[in-house]
Amino acid sequence: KSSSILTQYAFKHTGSGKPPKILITGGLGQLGIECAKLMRNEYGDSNVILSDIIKPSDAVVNQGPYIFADILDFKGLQKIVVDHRVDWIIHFSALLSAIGEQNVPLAVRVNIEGVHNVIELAKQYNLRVFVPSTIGAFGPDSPRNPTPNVTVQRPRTIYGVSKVHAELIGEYYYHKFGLDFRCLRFPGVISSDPPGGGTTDYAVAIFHEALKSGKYNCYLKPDTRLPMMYIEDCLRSLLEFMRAPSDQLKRRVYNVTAMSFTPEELVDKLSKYVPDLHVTYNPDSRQDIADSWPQVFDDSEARRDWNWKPKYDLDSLVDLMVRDVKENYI
Ligand code: AKB
Repeated sequence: KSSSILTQYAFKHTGSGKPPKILITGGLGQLGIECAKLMRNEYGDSNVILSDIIKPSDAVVNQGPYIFADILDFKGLQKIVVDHRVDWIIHFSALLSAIGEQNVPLAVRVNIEGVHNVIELAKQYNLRVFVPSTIGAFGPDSPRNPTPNVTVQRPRTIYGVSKVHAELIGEYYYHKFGLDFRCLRFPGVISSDPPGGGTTDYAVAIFHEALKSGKYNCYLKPDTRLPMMYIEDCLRSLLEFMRAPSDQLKRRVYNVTAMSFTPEELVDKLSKYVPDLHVTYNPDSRQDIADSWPQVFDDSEARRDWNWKPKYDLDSLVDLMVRDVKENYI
């Protein structure tokens, strides 16, 4: 397979002229399977190992290597890195914002201890490591419209606290040990694969419910504005960021986004595809979380430093989601 200029940059990182060997943790969450597809397309099926503690479907196993990996088991992770000669880790394992509030001790273990293991591992074996952060890493004292890259954070969810911790420990390892730590703060990611336990997930669930039953009961108020992006933009930002030469990065943690919208703006667009769509609003505890998060995310530093540019706006997102959900779930 011929490689692009960008790909050659990435290959240089391995020092062997070969494509990087990539391990994806939390591989059966919202982003893992699609991320593996994208990376396999770039670097070859056998160079991308998807992992999780969940038993995979036949479809997952047929797409490429899949292994058991428990991010809380440091020795087990060491063995995987050595046996498979891993170069990059993409660390997706985490409990999201709403579910984290329901099980704080588990969120601490998965989101904080898990990150410690992965970062220490990356340092020991000289790996490039990606950890996603989030708009949830901000809180009620942060400027919300827009929210710049560097500002007051002080989140009020365990998810947010654990993500600020990941950002800081990653940056610390970068400065202290030269670890090639890379972190993007994602907004709500919209994909037809169901996410689990987030605050922005209404914007995924509404497509499934509306296309199945013509109804949706929204847990956020109609005017709750949050930053969002379509999964394809999200994963492309990850790939482009991972490939960016280290000296092009002015920092290790960047905001990225594509758009901001409210439930009522989304309903308005979706009504064009589901004309008698009936949406009710019953805010619950997730409203408090959303009210403490950015409304508009400033990703100008990512645009400036490594040319980040989203492709999809609200119109194209709704169009693609209606197509994806109809094709795969209806
Ligand atoms: C959540 O809502 O918890 C996530 C996020 C924005 O990080 N989707």
